[in-house]
Amino acid sequence: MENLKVSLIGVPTDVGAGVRGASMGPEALRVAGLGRAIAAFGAEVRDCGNLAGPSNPELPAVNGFRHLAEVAQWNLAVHQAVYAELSEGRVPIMLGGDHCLAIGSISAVARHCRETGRKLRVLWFDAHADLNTATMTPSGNIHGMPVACLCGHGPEMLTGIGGEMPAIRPEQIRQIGIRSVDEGEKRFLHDLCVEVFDMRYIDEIGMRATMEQALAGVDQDTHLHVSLDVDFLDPTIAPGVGTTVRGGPTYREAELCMEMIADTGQLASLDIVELNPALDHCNMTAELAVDLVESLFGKSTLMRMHRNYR
Ligand code: 4U7
Ligand code: MN
Ligand code: MN
Ligand code: MN
Repeated sequence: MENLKVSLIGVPTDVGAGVRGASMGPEALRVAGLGRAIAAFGAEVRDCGNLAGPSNPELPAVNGFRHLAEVAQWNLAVHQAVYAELSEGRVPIMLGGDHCLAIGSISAVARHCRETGRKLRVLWFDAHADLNTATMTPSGNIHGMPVACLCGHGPEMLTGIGGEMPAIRPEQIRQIGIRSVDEGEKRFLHDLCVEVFDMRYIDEIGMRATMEQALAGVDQDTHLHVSLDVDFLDPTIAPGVGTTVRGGPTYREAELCMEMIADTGQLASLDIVELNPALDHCNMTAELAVDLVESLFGKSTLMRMHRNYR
């Protein structure tokens, strides 16, 4: 932990979302103590402040996309910031912001991995598959499209951001917690052979076995990127999100996910997205996200050293 260097990057956007308010997410995470919690583990934390980008024009979809130009502009800024922090050997943490920002962050991570010869594994924690395209989308909201864009399916303004197209291959992704998938997305998930651990699967085999499978093959040469959409969590514990779906993981199941990721020691970048303080109660969803990040950085590992595990 001593030489771990972390960079917090605020991305106050909601241009990709259907409901406004995720743009307040970065400050809610800071108020909940995200930086302090990570620094408590001995990491050096740099808060890069918030990126700048266009405001939300609140316009309807055009040719299947809402706010395409604004989403592209935000993601260019995200890509550059994430790439710069990775180049300095730091762990970038995106304080979202809606999930469209994953186009910029993951394309930067993929570029960094190509240049440094590391393998990339993306863990996508979400109630949704985020695999829509302009023709399939029921909403036009681009926060429902980042996975498709990263795999090369989308407008060049978004798919081309990392220089190389596609930014990632579907076999580099594992989706966990999925329980709301549109008709077109179902077929597309199947066609692309994305490995999906949906809630039915988690109910049947349990979170521990699910995570063992999602992490299978991760080794010392793997860059692990976690994209945490807070609507992954059950809405009873995480009400501060724009697109709640019933039947998500419990507090302990979510903690176990993060603890098992911490055990690999390979976490190298993170998105915390879709937190919507306008819909939250007393910042409880932001505080929960901070709890989960603590586990992601090895809180339980510390406890295990002192307790019954020796
Ligand atoms: B999120 C949706 F139709 N699939 O495309 C869509 F259900 O980043 C929701 O996962 C997308 O929160 C949710 O609009 C995007 C809808
Ligand atoms: Mn979601
Ligand atoms: Mn999402
Ligand atoms: Mn914890």
